[in-house]
Amino acid sequence: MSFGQWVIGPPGSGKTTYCNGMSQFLTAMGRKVCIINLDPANDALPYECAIDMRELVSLSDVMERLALGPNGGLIYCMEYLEQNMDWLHEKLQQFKEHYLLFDTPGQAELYTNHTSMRRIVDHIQRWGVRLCGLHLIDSYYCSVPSTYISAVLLSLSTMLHLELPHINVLSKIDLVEKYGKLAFDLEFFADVGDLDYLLDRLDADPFGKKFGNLNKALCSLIDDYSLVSFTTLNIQDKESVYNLVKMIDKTNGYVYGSFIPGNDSIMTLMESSATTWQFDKFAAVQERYIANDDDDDDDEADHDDNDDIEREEGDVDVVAASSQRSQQEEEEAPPPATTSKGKEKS
Ligand SMILES: Nc1nc2c(ncn2[C@@H]2O[C@H](COP(=O)(O)OP(=O)(O)OP(=O)(O)O)[C@@H](O)[C@H]2O)c(=O)[nH]1
Ligand SMILES: [Mg+2]
Repeated sequence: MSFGQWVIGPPGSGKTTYCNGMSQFLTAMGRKVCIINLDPANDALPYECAIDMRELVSLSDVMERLALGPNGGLIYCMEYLEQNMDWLHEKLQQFKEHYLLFDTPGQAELYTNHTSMRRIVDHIQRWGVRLCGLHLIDSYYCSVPSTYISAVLLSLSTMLHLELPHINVLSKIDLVEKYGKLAFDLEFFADVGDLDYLLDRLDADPFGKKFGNLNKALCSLIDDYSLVSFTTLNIQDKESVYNLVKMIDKTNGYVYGSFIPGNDSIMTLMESSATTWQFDKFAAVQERYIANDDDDDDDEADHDDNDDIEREEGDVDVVAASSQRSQQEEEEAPPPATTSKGKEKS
C-alpha cells in the first residue's frame, strides 16, 4: 500500500508548481517522493520527474499526426493512457515505497465529465495507492461573485465525478486581493458561507441581475449538496504547506498508514495532525495576506521574513520544513483577527 495526491485544477491554478514545492517539503520531512507527470503538454517541468507520460504519448505528436487541436489532442492522450495502464503500472513498480504526486493537465472537462481520468484514478487505487484528490482553484476567483460561484460549482462537480477523498484549495492565497478587494472575510469564501450574500452583490451588477434567477438556482444547488469548502495555500509559505500536509495525511489515510519511510512514528504524526480550529486558521491567513482597512499603513509589519513572498517566475522555495515541527509552534501562530461569516468587511 502506498499513498499519494492527485493534483487537479484549472489551467494555471498552480498544479505543477505545487507538485514541485510539495515534493521539496515532503522530502525535507523524510519521505521518499516520486512525481508523476500525467500532463502530455508539460514542456518545461520545474521538478525532476520520476515518470513522464510524454514518454508514452506527447500532445505535440498527437496534434501533428492526427491533425487535432490542443483540447482534442489532450483528450486523445488521456484516452491513450487509459488504454495503456500497463505502462504506468510497470513504471510504478519501482516506486512502491514512495509517496506519489500526480501532476495532471488543467482542462476541466477531464475531471468533470470525461470518463478517462476517472477510470485512470480507479485503476491506480486498485493497485493499492491511497489517493487524495487535491483540487487547486486560483484564489483570485474570490474577488468576483460570479467567478467564485462558478469555482464552487466546478469543485462540486469534480468531487462528484472523481469520487476521491477530496480537498479543495484556494491557491496563490498571497495574491488573493491582487485583482480587487474581497467583499467578505476570507472565512466566508473558504467555508462557502451563505451565498445569498453574494446574490445581493450579483443583483447590484446589471449583467448579474440579468441572470438573477439562474444564479439563485445555482446557489441553492450548491447549498443543497453542502459539500464544498476550501482551505488556503501559498506554496512558498512553509506554514501554509504544512497545514495542508496535515489535512492531506488525514484525508488519504497516511497518518494511519504502515511503517514506510518518513512515517516511522505514526503516533507522532497523528499528534501533529491535531485539528487547528478553522476560525483560527483563516483568521491568521486573513491577517497575513489581506490588507486590513483599519491599518493600511503597516500591512507588512507582521510578516515573517522567511515566509515573505518574493516571486521569481517558476521559483518555489518550500524547504526547511520539518516533521519535528512541534505542536507548540503551531499554537504560536498569529492571534486570530475578528472575522465573522457573512459579514461584510468594514
Ligand atoms: N504567488 C504565487 N504564485 C504561484 C503560486 N503557485 C503557483 N504560482 C504561479 O502560478 C503560475 C502557474 O503555475 P503552474 O504551476 O504552471 O500552474 P498549472 O496549474 O500547472 O498550469 P497548467 O499546467 O498550464 O494547467 C506560475 O507562474 C507559478 O509560479 C502561489 O502559491 N503563489
Ligand atoms: Mg502544469
